[in-house]
Amino acid sequence: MKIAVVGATGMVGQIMLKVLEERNFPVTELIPVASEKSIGKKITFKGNEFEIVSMQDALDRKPEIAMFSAGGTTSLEFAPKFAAVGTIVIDNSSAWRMVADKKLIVPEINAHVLTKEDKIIANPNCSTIQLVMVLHPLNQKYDVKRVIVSTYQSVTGTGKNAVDQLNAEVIGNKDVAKVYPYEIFKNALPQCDVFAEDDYTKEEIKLMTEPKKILGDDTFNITATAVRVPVQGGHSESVNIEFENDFDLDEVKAILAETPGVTVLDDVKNNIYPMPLYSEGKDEVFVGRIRKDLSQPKTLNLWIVADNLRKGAATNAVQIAEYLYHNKLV
Ligand code: 11C
Repeated sequence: MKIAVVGATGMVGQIMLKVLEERNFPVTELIPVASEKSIGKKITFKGNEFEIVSMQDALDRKPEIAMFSAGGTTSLEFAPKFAAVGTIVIDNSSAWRMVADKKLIVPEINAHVLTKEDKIIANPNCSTIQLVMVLHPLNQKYDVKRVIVSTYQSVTGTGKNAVDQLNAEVIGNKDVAKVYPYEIFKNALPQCDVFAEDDYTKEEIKLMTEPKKILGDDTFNITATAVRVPVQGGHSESVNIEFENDFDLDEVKAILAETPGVTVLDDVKNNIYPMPLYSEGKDEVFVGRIRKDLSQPKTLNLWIVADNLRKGAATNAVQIAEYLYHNKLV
């Protein structure tokens, strides 16, 4: 397959290349695309060197799949152009996610809705993906009524400059350009992305809207608070889920343990629970601290952690490409 990776030098783009290589995706021709300043530079993929090219060069080469991780503006402009030459775009920006005729896919949950007509496919937000991986099997069994999610998000979700800000602050370097409105080291910012409607941030709005589209279920309510913390390995989420139906805690744990892509880490007697430090570089969504909410019936508390650059972005996108390939949709 001829595959373009748009945004190949960015944090997610680099992991996309790594995941394509690790999972041995059948790439016969790689077309890395990046901004002007990187054009002509080489990247290594499966032991071979590939030259970074411009968007126009990539378009002219008509890849079968283009994996975009270059921001919403680029995606809005170029995804339709790639689609017009027959390329299937798997887009990691928020540009197309909530557009009615574009599909928002987490392969374990809803890849079956994809058809040959889908030329622009949206990859969900990282904090959404890890949430729905756990919500979906429980919704199928107990029917989710209401979700309250509070996130503790890694600086890698903001990008390389945010990682640089944190690392500089750790060593006391005050000269670094600030990506966040405040210091992030020794701090917690109840702000991921910019504020939008009703004093919610864009990240919170994604968490409140994307899950319903992915689960194909708008009968439950969901509210979110997203917090940036000085962490790098992944995003964590404290989640309170009220169901329509009562549940048995052991059965909940068994359902999650059997869910492909989900790993239960829950042995509090031995201090076993998911943590971002140990999720980094892994593809699974980890869940633990699974317990009844003692304040209300039919309600569960749990803690979800995943590497936001892998299952939260690159791995999910590659899994979509794998689904297209294996199901002859490309
Ligand atoms: C964050 N979730 O951690 C964001 C990053 O819509 O794909 C990814 C933004 C997106 O800040």
